[in-house]
Amino acid sequence: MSDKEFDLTEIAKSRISVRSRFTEIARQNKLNQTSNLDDDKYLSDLLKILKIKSLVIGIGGAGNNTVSRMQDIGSKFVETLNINTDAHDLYYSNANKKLLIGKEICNGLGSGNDPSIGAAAAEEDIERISEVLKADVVFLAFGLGGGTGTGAAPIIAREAKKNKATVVTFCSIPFTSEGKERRNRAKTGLKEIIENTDCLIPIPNDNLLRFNKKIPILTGFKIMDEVLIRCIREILNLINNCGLINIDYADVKKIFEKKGELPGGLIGITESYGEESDLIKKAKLALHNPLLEPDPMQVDKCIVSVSGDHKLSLSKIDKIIATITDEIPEEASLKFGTALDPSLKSKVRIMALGRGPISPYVQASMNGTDFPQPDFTTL
Ligand SMILES: Nc1nc2c(ncn2[C@@H]2O[C@H](COP(=O)(O)OP(=O)(O)OP(=O)(O)O)[C@@H](O)[C@H]2O)c(=O)[nH]1
Ligand SMILES: [Mg+2]
Repeated sequence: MSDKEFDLTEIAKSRISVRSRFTEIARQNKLNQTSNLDDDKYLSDLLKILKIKSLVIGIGGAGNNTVSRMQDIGSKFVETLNINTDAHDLYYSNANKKLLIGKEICNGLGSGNDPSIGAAAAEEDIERISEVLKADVVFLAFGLGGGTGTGAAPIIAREAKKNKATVVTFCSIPFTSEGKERRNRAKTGLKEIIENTDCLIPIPNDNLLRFNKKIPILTGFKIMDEVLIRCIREILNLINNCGLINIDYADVKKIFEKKGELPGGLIGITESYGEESDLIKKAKLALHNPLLEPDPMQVDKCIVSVSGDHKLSLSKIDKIIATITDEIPEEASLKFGTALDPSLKSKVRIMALGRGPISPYVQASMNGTDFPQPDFTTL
């Protein structure tokens, strides 16, 4: 390489944030103004550098299960990391990287349902955690109510924020039937993660009962994992894929910013057979996700992504966008994108991502009131 050429390889490999990578390029550009800044090789290296680094972290037993399933399905856009105090759970999990935390305090045996032990385990290994956290977007997945996820996740979120990552948290709320003690632990854990997360989406397990009252608990957990994986995968596709009408990282990042003091968010994914009345029904369903029950009237920014095969018509996209526009406040901004997915054939996938709605579970944890009870009369 001549001294007039830039070698971006080292920056591409580095784990610093996309902003820092860009600053470094700008610095090098200034130093070396006569070099080959516009040729294809440089541009291709530049694209590698500007690639958004995403990391999905599963914390505790539930989080490890979710991430293992995600890893099994595979996603080229993301690295996965499982963190646990329980060596057995961690060993049988599947992720690109694993971290057993709190060996001194837990001896690899879990936290015994104690969030203060989960938190102490994370602090014990804070340097190792910080070392592996360098990404632009960090997704956290865990079940609230136990000790490891509930106690360690707020500390992992804090470290991710220190590294200037955007932190997106998906956490399940225990079934009412799991008992008051577990729900109270969940409430405290939720309150603790609020400060260090940009987008916070609690998913109440109870809402699974809306689909099937007799659901076995293990099946319920599997469905919940599936929902989480689909949400994360769709977001990753938005950030990393070039669609026909493109939504990019900057758009998604705006949605993940807090609207006020508290982190919130709305996400819903549905698939329609493509006929008009079904398109309208599924567009509404994406926005009124029955698992989250968000209030779309709190949305102030919204992204709608519509995917279909090459025959996806403008009129179908228009129907979806018009339906969603009617369900959110008039002054809310809406951006839509479309992407090709030949595997969908005649089906149409709709994803709504919104900023603004605060989960009633987050409100309850802040106010110190009880979590909402599921309305069994509507089940
Ligand atoms: N989605 C999903 N949720 C689960 C699963 N297992 C448990 N949960 C839920 O997650 C909550 C926390 O449980 P765990 O993840 O096992 O707890 P932990 O974080 O490992 O904490 P300790 O084992 O006490 O150290 C439970 O109360 C359940 O509501 C699972 O496999 N998938
Ligand atoms: Mg555990």
